[in-house]
Amino acid sequence: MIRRRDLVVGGGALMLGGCDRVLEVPAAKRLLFSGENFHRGLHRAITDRSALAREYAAEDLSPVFRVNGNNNPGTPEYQALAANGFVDWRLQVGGLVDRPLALSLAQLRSMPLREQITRHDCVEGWSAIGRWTGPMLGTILHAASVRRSANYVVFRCADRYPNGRNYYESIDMVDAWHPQTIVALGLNGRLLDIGHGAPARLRVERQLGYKHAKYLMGIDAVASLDGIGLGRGGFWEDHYDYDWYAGI
Ligand SMILES: Nc1nc2c(c(=O)[nH]1)N[C@H]1C(S)=C(S)[C@@H](COP(=O)(O)O)O[C@H]1N2
Ligand SMILES: [Mo]
Repeated sequence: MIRRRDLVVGGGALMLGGCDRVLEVPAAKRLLFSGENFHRGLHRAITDRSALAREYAAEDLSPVFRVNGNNNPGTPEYQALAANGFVDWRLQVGGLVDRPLALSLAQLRSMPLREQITRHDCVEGWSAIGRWTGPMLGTILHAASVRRSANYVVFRCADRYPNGRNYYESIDMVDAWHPQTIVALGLNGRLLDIGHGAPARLRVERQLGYKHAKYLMGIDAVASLDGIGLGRGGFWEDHYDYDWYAGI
């Protein structure tokens, strides 16, 4: 469900106005693995990459949403941006686009925003349900006039790991245009905190946690993943043999 939400800034926190509307799980998804529909459901699960991830109700929200992986990029550049409430931060959108963009937080917040309550699944064996808010990646790609030659979108992050490598991730255009793939600015009605990836992080709801790049600095549309990092499409993929496609 896509709708425009007003984000009200108060006391440094981003709060969502209006009622807490419960999102409906489409009946087709509920039936996916039930009884006689099992085989059809399995077939759909394997072939239908555009299907929606399950969305939950407000009462399903996890009381605590764990912070995992890096919890603060900690670089002087990032510290300076954070100290100033990220007003000087820009999301660079480039690569195979006709109109490269440098989007401020205010510009991102003025786009149509999507809100979704979804479950995050980490390979380390924990899950959490949270309410994420932000513009669809598709809206941003459209604003930048992404070219047809783009096959992947690469996400560059502010944080490094002890091996000196920056975190990065990538997805294909099926996930890039998926309606639940958003550049999240808020979690549970507040602006993202630093632990969860301030000021913006990817949500790609049909995939596992490590695909959801935090601390976004840039988004690049590319034809191939060759020559980016070690060429396997992400930090964990390059260094720890994780699968590039981590569908759930
Ligand atoms: N930039 C960046 N993004 C990242 C990570 C990270 O270390 N750095 N960790 C990933 C992993 S493994 C998970 S499970 C989630 C954790 O998100 P959370 O801290 O909001 O729970 O972020 C993912 N995105
Ligand atoms: Mo994870």
